[in-house]
Amino acid sequence: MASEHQAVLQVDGYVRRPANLTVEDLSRLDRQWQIADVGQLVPGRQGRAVRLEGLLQYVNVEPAAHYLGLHAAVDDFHASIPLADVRASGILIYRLADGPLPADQGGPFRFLIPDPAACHAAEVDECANVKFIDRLELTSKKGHDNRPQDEQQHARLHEKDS
Ligand SMILES: Nc1nc2c(c(=O)[nH]1)N[C@H]1C(S)=C(S)[C@@H](COP(=O)(O)O)O[C@H]1N2
Ligand SMILES: [Mo]
Repeated sequence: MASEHQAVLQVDGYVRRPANLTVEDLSRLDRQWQIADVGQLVPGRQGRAVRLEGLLQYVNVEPAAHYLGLHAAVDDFHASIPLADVRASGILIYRLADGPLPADQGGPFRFLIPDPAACHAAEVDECANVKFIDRLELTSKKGHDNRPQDEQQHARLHEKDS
């Protein structure tokens, strides 16, 4: 097929083996990390995902990494959350059954915490389900985070969605 834009996920920071992963690379991660149908885990969501832990092992995360930075350059949205809180449960949705994850579902790459706190009720909240991710950054201290901090900011952000 003619040159199709290839989505790339950059994983860097406190890792021994930084990587730039394509959808194909993600689909090749060991099957123990793959979730064939996210809907089975989180009702209402769709797609195929990999577990965060699988990504962390792939890049050989350093013990000093304590925060996970979730970056979406396209709309300048960023979250930085304690790694320990999402290490066992966080997943990255990277495709649908028959193609890329569309933007209206947060594609090409979307982070999903199966059971987050309500928006701005805790550090690991629904707002940390970052869409359009192009980079995961492991840091030792909390990094850049511009999630809405109150109802007003939140309402303003969601106005842009419609
Ligand atoms: N890139 C990006 N990701 C984002 C947002 C955003 O504005 N940009 N909004 C966040 C907020 S505040 C919420 S509550 C959830 C909403 O996701 P949903 O519409 O899929 O439930 O996405 C989060 N992810
Ligand atoms: Mo939110």
